[in-house]
Amino acid sequence: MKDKANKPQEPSNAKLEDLKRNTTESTDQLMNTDQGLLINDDTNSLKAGSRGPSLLEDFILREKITHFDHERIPERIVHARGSAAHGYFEVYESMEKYTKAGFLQDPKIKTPVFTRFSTVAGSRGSTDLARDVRGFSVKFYTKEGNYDLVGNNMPVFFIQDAIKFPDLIHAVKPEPHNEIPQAASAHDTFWDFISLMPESMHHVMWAMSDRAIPRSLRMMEGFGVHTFRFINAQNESHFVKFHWKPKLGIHGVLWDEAQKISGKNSDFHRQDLWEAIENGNFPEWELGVQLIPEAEEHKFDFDLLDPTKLVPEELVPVMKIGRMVLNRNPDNFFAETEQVAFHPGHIVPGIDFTNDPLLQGRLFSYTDTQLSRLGSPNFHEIPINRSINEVHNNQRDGHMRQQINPGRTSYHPNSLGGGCPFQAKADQGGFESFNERIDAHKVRERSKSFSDHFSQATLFFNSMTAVEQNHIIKAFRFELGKVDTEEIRMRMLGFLSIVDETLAKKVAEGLGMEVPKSPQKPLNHGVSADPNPDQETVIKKPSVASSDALSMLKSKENNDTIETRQVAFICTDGVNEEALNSMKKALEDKGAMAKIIAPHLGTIKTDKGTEIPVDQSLLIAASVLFDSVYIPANGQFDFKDNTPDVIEFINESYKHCKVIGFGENIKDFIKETMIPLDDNKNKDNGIIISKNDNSNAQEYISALAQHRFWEREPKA
Ligand code: HDE
Repeated sequence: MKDKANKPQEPSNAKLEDLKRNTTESTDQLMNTDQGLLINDDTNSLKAGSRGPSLLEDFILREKITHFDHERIPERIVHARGSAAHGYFEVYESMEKYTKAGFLQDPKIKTPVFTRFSTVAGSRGSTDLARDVRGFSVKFYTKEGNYDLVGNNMPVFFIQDAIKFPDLIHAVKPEPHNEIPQAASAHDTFWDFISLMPESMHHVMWAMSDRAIPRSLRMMEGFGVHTFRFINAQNESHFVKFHWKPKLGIHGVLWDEAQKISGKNSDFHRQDLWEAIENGNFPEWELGVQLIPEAEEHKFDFDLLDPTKLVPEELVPVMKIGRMVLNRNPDNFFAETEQVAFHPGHIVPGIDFTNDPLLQGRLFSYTDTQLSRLGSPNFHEIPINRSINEVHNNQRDGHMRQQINPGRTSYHPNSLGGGCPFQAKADQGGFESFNERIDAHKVRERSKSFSDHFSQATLFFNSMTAVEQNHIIKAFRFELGKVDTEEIRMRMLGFLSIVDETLAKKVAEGLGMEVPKSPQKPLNHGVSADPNPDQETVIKKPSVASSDALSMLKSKENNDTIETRQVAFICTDGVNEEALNSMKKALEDKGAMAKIIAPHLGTIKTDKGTEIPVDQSLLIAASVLFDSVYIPANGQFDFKDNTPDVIEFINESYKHCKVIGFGENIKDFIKETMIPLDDNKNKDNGIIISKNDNSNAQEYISALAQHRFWEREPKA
């Protein structure tokens, strides 16, 4: 990490200036109580004699302890574990044709944002590498008020109707009798629920894919999930689906790696985001939209209002309309990341909702949850939540009210206050809901157009490469393997056989079971396999057979950058200085990060006698925390007692299909590892033997850009 003096200075913005109103620096200040009284002794409580009882009178002790006793607030019921950063959004060109949203009109406008990423199921202290959906919430502090795009890193959701959300979350959370397992879906209650909810199958496929174990929060896509509306100045509506496309491409880790990372560094993603920003490697995403004119609402063979469906990019391409850069870490985790309150109902003129029944339920939930989490209807006054434009209305009082509203009137209409504050007309920016015509009976039912639960699950599986399909199969084997109840596993195999027969067969093999012949009906075991008995599931083929955009490996968002990839340089005394420095420079010139790993901290001595500082000892470092390992040439190469650690490091990198480089004269040592050096027929392009002067460094760089060498996986 660069030191403070070297820290890249990000320009301020309206929100950061606003936050300064509440930022207190204690440098060079004297300590005082919450009432401003200077404190003379913060080490000893007031006692009756130095060995006597503490006195109740000690208001300083009482204030300190009381504050401490109340430091915690309830964690989020979902998405409790999160990390966030400040930044900005800018649009490439005016979107006036589609929306009147002010922040999407002018490329010169930089809108401040605060973006929070999260896992869903685990509690606040749980591991970053859980197999889980990731939340992707962006708060835009626009001049027309806050706009929140509260999305996920997967474009669909498990359920179609908000009324099932508490059930879904109760099922995935630790089981209520013993609070096991933490941050994991691999248990009976989750799969019990899923195996009775055919509508969840599409999202389950995503959740079992490598999307659920990202390499970095900076290397994942984001999606608005629901269909929203863009409304232009002429009041014309387009349906819109939102996408965030990461500049660094879309990458995941292997499940074996994820589990080990959780042990080695459960803050892996949080730290990665933090350090990238501290080092000036500002993460960046492009905002994409899929736009569908109002008149084309019914042109697809799925319903745009159904949140278990995506719109294949083959049918409606994604138009990239702007970019978001995260360039500043929060100053205080609690004040900002923990207290930030997102809400899909925070919208601005030019953006509106649709009747997606999941979205409609969310519109109620998010304010409600802040009331218990943040404790008061005044949560909008918390600095991170307040809008950059001033708030004027007749809402008053309540716990912890900050604002002082002068005057007699807190009602509308009034004459005593001159009628203020005034209602804003539409041409003054006043929000008007889209005047959609609704003419319907009041019913408690699901639209028939929501009945196809499998075709896009099949589309997803068909769109994967063989490697990705294999990871999905293994994920199901793992998850269902942890399910004790055989009937649940059987019901899942039934569902999987509708998605894809080979998938079901391979998962069944791993479980030592047979795929049931008739997938749905015989599986009931006295329970309805379909919670919606009035709605018959429609089983049909997907209209688009395969979509490259769904595959992480085929995605055109991937590029040949090695920026911020972490490379472990395993070194010991006697390391060839030229080999070490030339490769380090070659990698760092392309934006990768080299860390010197050695048997001990402190320094090591090169063959030329130079002392090189060590970043991490072998005790702390682990291959799973790096993208690649490189062992520079070394004439007297000897790791002594640490030899097994180095072999394990290399073997694990090999097993996880990472790029491994080493100097020519280390071949003998490499023979001790799993790396097959003599297999000339099946050359592994992820194994780079480098010259001492590293004249072939480019080979290493190109390999690193590929991220992983998956063809090695079956062997490893
Ligand atoms: Fe959420 N969700 N959600 N959700 N959600 C919350 O709000 C809820 C859903 C999402 O970084 C809660 O402030 C219901 C879909 C994210 O602070 C809560 C339903 C999507 C975050 C809530 C859904 C999301 C939340 C908990 C079904 C993707 C983290 C704490 C009707 C589009 C926001 C909070 C942050 C948080 C309710 C479904 C994304 C309880 C009732 C679909 C990223 O209000």
